[in-house]
Amino acid sequence: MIKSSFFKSTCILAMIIFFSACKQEKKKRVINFPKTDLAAENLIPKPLKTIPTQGGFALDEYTAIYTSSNATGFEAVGKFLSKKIKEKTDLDLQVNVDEIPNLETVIYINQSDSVALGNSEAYQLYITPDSVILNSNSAEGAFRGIQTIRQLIPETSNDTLATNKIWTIPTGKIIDEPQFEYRGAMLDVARHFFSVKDVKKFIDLLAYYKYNTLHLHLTDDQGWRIEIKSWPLLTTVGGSTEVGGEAGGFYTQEEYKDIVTYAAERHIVIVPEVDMPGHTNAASVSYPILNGNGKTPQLYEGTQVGKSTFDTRKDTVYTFIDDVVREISAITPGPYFHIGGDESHVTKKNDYIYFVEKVEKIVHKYNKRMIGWDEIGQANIDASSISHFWSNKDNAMKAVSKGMKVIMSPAKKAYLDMQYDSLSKHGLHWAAYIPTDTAYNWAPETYEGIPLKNILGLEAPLWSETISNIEELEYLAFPRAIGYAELSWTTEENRNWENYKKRLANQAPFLDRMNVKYYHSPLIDWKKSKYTFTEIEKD
Ligand code: TNX
Repeated sequence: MIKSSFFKSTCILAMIIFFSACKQEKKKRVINFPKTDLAAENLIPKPLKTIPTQGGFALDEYTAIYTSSNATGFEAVGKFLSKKIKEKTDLDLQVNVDEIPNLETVIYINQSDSVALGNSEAYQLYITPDSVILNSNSAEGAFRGIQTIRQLIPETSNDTLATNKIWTIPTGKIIDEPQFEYRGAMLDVARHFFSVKDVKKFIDLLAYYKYNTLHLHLTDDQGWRIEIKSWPLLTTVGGSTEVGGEAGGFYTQEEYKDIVTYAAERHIVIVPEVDMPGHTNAASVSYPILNGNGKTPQLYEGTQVGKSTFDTRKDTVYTFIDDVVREISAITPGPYFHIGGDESHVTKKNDYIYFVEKVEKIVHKYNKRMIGWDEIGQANIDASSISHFWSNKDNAMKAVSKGMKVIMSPAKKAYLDMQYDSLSKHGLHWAAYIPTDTAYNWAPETYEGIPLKNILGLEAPLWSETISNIEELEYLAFPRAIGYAELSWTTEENRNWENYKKRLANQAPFLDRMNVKYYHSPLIDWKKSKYTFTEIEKD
C-alpha cells in the first residue's frame, strides 16, 4: 500500500517536472503580492496553528489538482474542490489527469499516516509559490482542509496586472484539527416543513464552516415529516399541515436518502430525531391507538408545547417505535438516533422513565447510539447514550454521573431561533435575546460546570415556529451559525471576539455570492462585495 502510493506520488512528481519543462511558449505570469497573510485572513473557524510566509501561490488556468488515488474518498475531495473553484473563479481545474501541457502549479491532496494527524479530521496545509500540499489521514480530514483552501482563495482575481487571471493564495503553513468531535446544527422541519433543496443549501453552508453533523427534528405535534412504510398514515395524515395551517409536507424515504447522501458527500452526518413520548400529536392523530393524554387528537397548527404524550404502557406503542426506529436506522448510515424526550409535561414521571429505558433498548437493537434532550438523564440508561443539554443543568449532571457524554445546546446561548434583539423580524425570546456577540462570547468548554471530558461537542438548534422559508431560516442562522462553528472547532485560548469580528466581516462576499439572506448585524463592519442582488439571482 505505502510503497505503491509512494511510487504513484513519484510518478506524478516526475510528470509535473516534465510538463513544467514543456511550457516555454506560455506567457510569463505576474503574481500580485497577496493583500493578506494567512494569519490576518478570512478563515473561520480559526485554525490551531498558522505560520505565514511572504509570498503567493498563483491559482489560475495552469493549476491542476492531484489526489492520492488509492485512498478512499480522496479523489472525490479533489473533484469537490475543483467544482467549488469553478463556481468561485470560473477556472476549470483538472483532477488527476495524465496530460496537462502547460501545467504550472499544483494542489496535491495527499493521504498521510503521519502520527501528527491522529485525529481523523486533522489536516496540514503547506502553501508555497509552486504548490499547495494538503495532508490528512482520511478523506474527512482532507475535506475539512479544502474548506480552508476555499476560504483562502480571494473573491476576485488580480487580472489588472496579469496577462491571465490569477487568484493569489498567501503562502505559509497551517496545522489544524477540531476541538470537539460533534459540531452540529439542528433544523426543525416539523413545525414548518423545509424542502430537500432548502436542506441541501443549509448543508452546503455548514460544510464551508467545517460542521460535521446536521440533526433533523423530523416529528413534532404539528407534523410528521418522514415516510414510514409500515405506518403510512403518519405522513398522509400527520404530515398534512404545519404551524399556521399551510400544507406541510414530508420526505419520502428516497428523498431522505438523497439528503443523507448529499450530506455524506460533504462529510456531514445526519442525526434523525423522532421526538417522543411528548411532542407526538401528529403521530397520535394518524394512529389514535398511540395516544396517552385521554383526549381525541386533532391536527394542531399552533405553537404550544407539552400537551401530547404516547401511552407508555401499551405494547402497540413499542411495536410502533420498533418499526419507526428500524425503518429510519436502515437509511441512516450515521451512528446516532435522537429520541427527543423533551417537555413531556403530561407524561407521569415513572411512565417517562419506563419509556426512555424501553426505547433505549430498541435503539440499541438497531445498532444506533441514543441521543435525547437532557430530561433523559433522569432514566437509568447506558453510558453510551448521549444527553443533549438544552435547559436543565441537573439533568445534564445526572447524565455525567452515569458516564454519559453531553452535547451542548444551552438555549440561552446556542439557540438559533432566539431573536437577536427586540427588533428581530423572526424568532422567539423565551430563553434570551442572542445578539451576534453573545452567541460567540461564551465557552461551551466550561458552561455550567459540565466537565470538559464529558462534552462530545456543540449543536446550534434552529426551531421553526416563526420561520417558514429559506430566507427566514438564513436570517436566524447567519451569522450566528458561523460563530458556533468556531466555538466547536477552535480552542478557547485561540478565540477572541475582536479578531473574530473582522474575519466575520470578511464572510460577506461569500454569503452574498451564495445568496444567503443573513442578518446584517450592526455589530459587524460587513465587507462590501461585488455581487449585486440581480447578479446573484441569475446564478
Ligand atoms: C423548546 S428545546 C423546545 C422546542 C421549541 C423550542 C423553541 C426543546 C428540547 N424543546 O419544542 O421549539 O423550545 O425555542
